[in-house]
Amino acid sequence: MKIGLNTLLFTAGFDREHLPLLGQVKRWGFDGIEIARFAFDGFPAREIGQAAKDEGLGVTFCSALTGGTSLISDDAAVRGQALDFLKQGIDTAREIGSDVFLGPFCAPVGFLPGRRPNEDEWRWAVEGLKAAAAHAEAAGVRIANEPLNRFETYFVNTAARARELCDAVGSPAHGILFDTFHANIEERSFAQALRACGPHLAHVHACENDRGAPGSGHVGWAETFAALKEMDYQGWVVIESFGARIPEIAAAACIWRDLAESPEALAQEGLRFIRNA
Ligand code: LER
Ligand code: MN
Repeated sequence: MKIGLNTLLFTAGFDREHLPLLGQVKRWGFDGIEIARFAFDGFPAREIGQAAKDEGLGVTFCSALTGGTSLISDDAAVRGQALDFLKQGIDTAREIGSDVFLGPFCAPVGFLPGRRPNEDEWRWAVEGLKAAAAHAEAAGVRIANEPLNRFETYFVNTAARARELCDAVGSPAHGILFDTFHANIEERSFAQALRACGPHLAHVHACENDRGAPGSGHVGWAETFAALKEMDYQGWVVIESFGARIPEIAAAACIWRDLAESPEALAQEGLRFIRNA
């Protein structure tokens, strides 16, 4: 199990100006950095990937569908734009040196139409993800698609539903990102949810029930780590929290108070807890 830190704790759009963070993350003792971006044009992925490598850090690459970008829109042109976005994200992941491209990739975060998903939307998700997975497979990248809690999406909320999606997509290049924050809201058991992912488990976000440092709240960590061990999970466990003082991040993740003494303290406390878990 390798432990990483997601850059959304510090910035909404990691770029050259944030490179000094890499040395700090390495000194704290992380194995890797998870770079988050929501736009890819002009992003110096190779340069940033090389800088992380020079620091001795592994890299994972995170994004999300946002705004009007949807793989399950009833407008074929919008679905096409979402697929192009995913393909560009996969290419950027390859350039930065990440073998995973992760995030919620069906409907835009926060889109809640006030009804259940319908059969057309499921068909469009499978169709779009099959095309994205074919692109990912050729690039040597695996998509880790994230179920979100019901307040952030109506589409895929649970590991069991994400597993159904994997079965329908049927590609080894399409897997599941399991986030303990969302699981704490939606799942009856962390261990059973992880087992439901099975071989499709591609990535893990470690996030406390209030989005704070892992170990500071009531997520079922012992159960989670025991299940990961039982599954012989060898992938990344990445601490994901959000910069409470960065307006666009606070607004997107609904963070209305500080979750730790400082972002730096959150990162270090979380890492200490996971290493000792
Ligand atoms: C969103 O709630 C989340 O957990 C992130 O991983 C999305 O980028
Ligand atoms: Mn997450």
